[in-house]
Amino acid sequence: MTPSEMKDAILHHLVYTLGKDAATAHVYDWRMALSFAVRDRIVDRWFAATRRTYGSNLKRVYYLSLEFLIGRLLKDAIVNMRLEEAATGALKELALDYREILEDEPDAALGNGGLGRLAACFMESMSTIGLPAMGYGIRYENGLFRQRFEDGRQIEEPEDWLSQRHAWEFERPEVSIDIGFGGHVQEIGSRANWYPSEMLIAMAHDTPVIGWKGRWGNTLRLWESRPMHGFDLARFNRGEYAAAAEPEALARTLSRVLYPDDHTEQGKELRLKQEFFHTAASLRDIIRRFESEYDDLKLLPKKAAIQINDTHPAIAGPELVRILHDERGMDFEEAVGIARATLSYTNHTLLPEALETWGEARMGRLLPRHMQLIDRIDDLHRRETGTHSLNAHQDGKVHMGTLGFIMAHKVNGVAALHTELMKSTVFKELHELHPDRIVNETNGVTPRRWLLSCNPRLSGLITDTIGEDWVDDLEQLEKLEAHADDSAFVDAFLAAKRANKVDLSQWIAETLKVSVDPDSIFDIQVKRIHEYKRQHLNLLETIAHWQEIRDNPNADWVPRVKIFGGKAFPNYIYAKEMVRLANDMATVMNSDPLTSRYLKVVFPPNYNVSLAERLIPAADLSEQISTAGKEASGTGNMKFTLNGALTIGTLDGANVEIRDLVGAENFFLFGMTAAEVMERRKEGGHAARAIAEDPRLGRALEAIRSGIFSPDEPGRYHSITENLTHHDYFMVCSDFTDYWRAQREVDAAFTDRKQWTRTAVLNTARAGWLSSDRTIRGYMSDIWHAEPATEGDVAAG
Ligand code: 26Q
Repeated sequence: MTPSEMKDAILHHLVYTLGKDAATAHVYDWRMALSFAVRDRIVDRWFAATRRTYGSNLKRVYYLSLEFLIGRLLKDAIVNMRLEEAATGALKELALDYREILEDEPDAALGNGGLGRLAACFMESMSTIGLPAMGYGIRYENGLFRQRFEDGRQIEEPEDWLSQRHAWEFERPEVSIDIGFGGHVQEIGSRANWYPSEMLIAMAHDTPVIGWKGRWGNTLRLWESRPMHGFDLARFNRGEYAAAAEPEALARTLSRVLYPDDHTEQGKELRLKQEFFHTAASLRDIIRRFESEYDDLKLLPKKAAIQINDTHPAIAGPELVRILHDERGMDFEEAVGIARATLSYTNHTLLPEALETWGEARMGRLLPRHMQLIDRIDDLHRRETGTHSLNAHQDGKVHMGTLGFIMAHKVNGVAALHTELMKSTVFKELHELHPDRIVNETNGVTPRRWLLSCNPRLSGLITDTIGEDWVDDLEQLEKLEAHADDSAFVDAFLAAKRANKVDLSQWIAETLKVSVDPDSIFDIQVKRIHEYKRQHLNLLETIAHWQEIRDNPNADWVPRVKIFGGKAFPNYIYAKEMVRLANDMATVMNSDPLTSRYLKVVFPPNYNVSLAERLIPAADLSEQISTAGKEASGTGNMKFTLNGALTIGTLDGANVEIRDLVGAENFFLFGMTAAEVMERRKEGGHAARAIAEDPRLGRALEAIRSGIFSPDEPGRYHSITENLTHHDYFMVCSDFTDYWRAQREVDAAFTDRKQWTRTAVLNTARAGWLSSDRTIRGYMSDIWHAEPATEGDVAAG
């Protein structure tokens, strides 16, 4: 497509789709017109892939997830369709600003963090690979809340990405599925009829997900909840206006808002309803599609693989059994066997407070038949294994992890260490009974978004150096190693990084009114705010470093910018205090005439996918400092490595694999191992001991306590200092000294910029394995036993 053809397509949509004249069009109109022009090209490819799948008898993969953190889609679509020259050329001819148009798009935040972003990367990789697949999620009207700061405090505001028309989705009113809750069950022998008392409708919205070079396209299908009956005209006519609209409002509530918790299960009824709504609609759709092509449900595991993203859709086990047994008349044990062979479950956390459970009373009320089936599934599992203790229904609760496990043929962890810990802790007994069930599939990230598109300077350099085949064969990055000692290449790599840092500095100056020096270390910690992720360890080290500079302001300090980003769950008070402390520290430190040349703290609000795309290319240092054993994998860590940042980190999650890949000498390791943490925790008084042994730590804690950062309210951070001094479950104090040491090694290393950049080159060059294409291939061979459409099935590149 030429720029002038693109220009015509844009103008066509501006006039005939949006009904706007070029003279009066706003950025929004131009963005929509460009999106529709790009979308037109996608649709042909998408249909071709869909037709291929129907004609091919290939096994389909279904990815069920309550979260898809897709972010903005316009640039992704342009890049994957290779329309960048056409689009930039066309906009130039129209005298429009390409960047401004891209940034006008709302960031679709239909997820909390890692789990949701992983689902989005997987969708893109499955399309790039040409795997017939479909993602199923919820079309939340309000995604994850928007964060702003008021006097340093986090304020949440609703995220209304759908207040504008969403350019990428197609409404599918013909795909409307009835969903029921409550009511009663009438048993007929082994089978039963379920008569729900409350009904609503799940209506589909489809978004095409186009792979690299537009070779293949899959669908992301998001469900919207709708009332079964419109509003009550009779009541309205009687003058009961609010009451007339009530059932409608209630039904719509189901897909209204994404739960912002990402690690503490809150046991809310609406959440359980969302989970069942999502799962039931998706399974109906899958079975309907299957039955349109095949007539024997015994073939289901051969033709469909259903992946359960954490326990959130784990009700899929009993629901699929219900469909097969109650509705299709299959024998119960056979139904369980078929369901199990079709389903597999991914675990993303070992934190006990995050493992979902539902009270039997609530579950029995909302899903009476499922409650019965769960007991029969338990009973069957007991007979199969001869054990009595490992029930999904236990202690008056349904344990969704156990249910997920016993209803899956494979259960996977998301990094090597995490998978081993699953086997030795949370799922120990189940693993002993089913030693082949747990497998590892280390997470990955899509290089299209997380290098090619977000870091054009570096990706351009890479393509100029080794050609562009790396984009869908990321291991080719290893060819860069040959250039690690090539001075011109290293200089160009450094120049790309520096230019990214200059861009970010300008953005920080404009949006946060803080000036930062692009030649300082850009030290970044971006992720959800959690005690186990230990933003406060970073903050304590920052304070200690600040104090040391103040002691000796004329020494030759290596300048640093500490960048934080992330949202705290609204009811997680401790996390919110960590946010406020970081902001209070920024206020004090950034205006300290003794230190501000050497140390700045910035915390841009509302960390999301778009902000990640802005920050990660400009990072020198990636902070991955969770307490060992607590971070299942991490995926931000991978994005930083890919973009040539060095990592300071613990042996946790995928940091372990990253360090193995890039080489121990190219990674700043510190802290206790998972085993050491477990040992240390048994001893009492570890925090007090660590504080007594490290005066820097004691002094940093004292600074917080003294109110230096909260002069108007000296006791503001009492709970943080008390907790760290007396409990410190996450071992912040015990790891402080070694973290400090590693940070000083970072300072020393950064003074030799050439050598630092050489190490950065090696990080990028060895990051090929971190592609989510590799992860998806792992799922395909170990879990799904699915094949990509062959060359002949795929539209010509
Ligand atoms: C559960 C019940 C009720 C409401 C909400 C939730 C809920 C929602 C989201 C629980 C957990 C999450 C998200 C978890 C998550 O993002 N986990 C991260 O998954 C990443 C991808 O595997 C890993 O890299 C991270 O280590 C892990 O923390």
